[in-house]
Formats: sequence, structure tokens, C-alpha cells
Amino acid sequence: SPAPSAARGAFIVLEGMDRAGKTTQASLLRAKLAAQSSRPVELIKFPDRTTAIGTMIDAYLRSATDLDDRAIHLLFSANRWECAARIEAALAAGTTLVCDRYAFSGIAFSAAKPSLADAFEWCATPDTGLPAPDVTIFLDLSPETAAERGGYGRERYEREEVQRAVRAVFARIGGQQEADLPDAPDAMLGRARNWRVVDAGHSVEEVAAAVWANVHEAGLADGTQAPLGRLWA
Ligand code: Z5A
Repeated sequence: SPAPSAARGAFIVLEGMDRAGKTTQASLLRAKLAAQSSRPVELIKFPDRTTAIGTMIDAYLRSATDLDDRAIHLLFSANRWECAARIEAALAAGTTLVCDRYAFSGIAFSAAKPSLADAFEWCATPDTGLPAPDVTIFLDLSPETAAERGGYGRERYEREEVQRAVRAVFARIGGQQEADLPDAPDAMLGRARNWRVVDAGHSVEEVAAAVWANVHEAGLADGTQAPLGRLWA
């Protein structure tokens, strides 16, 4: 097969609301990318529940254990750090990665908690220096449309008031609303991170087309020549 033209694989992150279709869209995007070039494409997701830290996160999400809000926040970040070298190696070897949730979920789900509402920068800090996505596609879904997709699951954050608070933090991260975030340096905000919003309240095919259009416009259909960035530089 022909040598890939770009220097490394692309790091494409999908973020989004509960039931927005991240998992559905991640696998469709992988198939589309694989059909477009000979470059290998892999799916990864966070939390990665298969590691030792991931086992602790899984127990917390299933409410089998309780943890201090800051402790679980640091575990979610540590779960990304334990995969960081593997992410870098895969990208350098030419593999494009489609990643289902990343550091933005870490900020959104923690800063949505009353105990951390004024601690946005603290929430962002542990992820400083992680491989930065080349693009983050946020699948936005209103609580009303989410409700039409069936009842909430049984995990800790699957409640309407939590989801509303999380969506508000995501909107701030993406710069979608003029909110004053006195303790959030601009570099930590999504607009500095190639953040793109897709309305996930349409058919699977329509959302997939919008996701693809964003990947294509970002110039990431066949890897990238750009050096890998770092959060939150
Ligand atoms: N969390 C955190 O707190 N801190 C962190 O650092 C990180 C995460 C990384 C578990 O995440 C929790 O961890 C999560 C955030 C928190 N809590 N919440 N909420 P997870 O990724 O393991 O679980 P999840 O986000 O709840 O993922 P999910 O269940 O896989 O949802 P999804 O990927 O967005 O959706 P889906 O599985 O593709 O689709 C859901 C359903 O909707 C399914 O029945 C589909 O058939 C249907 N669907 C999908 N697309 C459509 C369209 N377009 N129309 C109609 N129906 C659709």
C-alpha cells in the first residue's frame, strides 16, 4: 500500500452529552477514515475501565464506592496519563486515533459539581501536558431530545440536573456562551483548542455527515503534518 502522505496520525476527540451518540459516531468515523486512506485508524475511549485506575473509576460510576470529588477527578486524569505514552506512540507511528471522551469531559463533569464550581482551573491543571487533540468535535444534545432517546441509565451522573450542569460547563469550555470564568485562562478554553460543535439531535446519518465535514475541513482525513500539541499550551 502507498506510504501515508502526512507525517503522523491525527488525534480526533469526540466529546458530547449523554446519549448524544459518541460511541455510534466514533465507530462510523473510524470506518469512514479507513475507507479514505490506507492509514491505520484505532478507537480509544475514556474512561478506560480496563486498567487498575479504570477499575476504581468504574466502581465509582456504578456507585459501588464513594470518593472525594477531587480524588475521583485526579483518577480520571491519571487514567489519561497512563495511556498518554501509548497515544503518542500510535500517532507517531502513523495511526489516526478516534477518542471517545477526553480531558474536556474531565473538566465538565467535575466543574459541574457544587464543590468544584469555582475551581475550573484546578480541574484543568492535572491534564496539563497531555497530548492535545488536533480537533475536538462536541456532539451537543438538548435534555429534551436526550429524554426522547430513552430513560437514563443507572450510573452516577445519569440524572437530568447533572446533565444540565455538565452541558453548561461544556458550553463555557467551547466559548458558546458569554460566561465570565475569572479563573479560566483562555488557553484552557475550547476556542483555543479547535473545538467544533455538531448538533447531535438529528439522524445517525446526518450527524455522521456533519462529523465527517468537520474532520475534512480540519484537514485531518489522512493524518497531519502539524506537530503534536500539548494541553493547555
Ligand atoms: N467522565 C468524567 O466524569 N470524567 C472524565 O474525565 C471522563 C468521563 C473521561 C462514563 O463515560 C462517565 O464518565 C460519563 C462521563 C464521566 N458520565 N456520564 N454521563 P462513558 O463514556 O463510559 O459513558 P457515556 O458517556 O454515558 O457513554 P455512552 O453510554 O456510550 O453514550 P454515547 O456514546 O454518547 O451514545 P451511544 O452509545 O452512541 O448512543 C446512546 C443511545 O442513543 C443508543 O441507544 C443509540 O442507538 C442511540 N442513538 C445514537 N445516535 C442517535 C441518533 N442520532 N438518533 C437517535 N438515537 C441515537
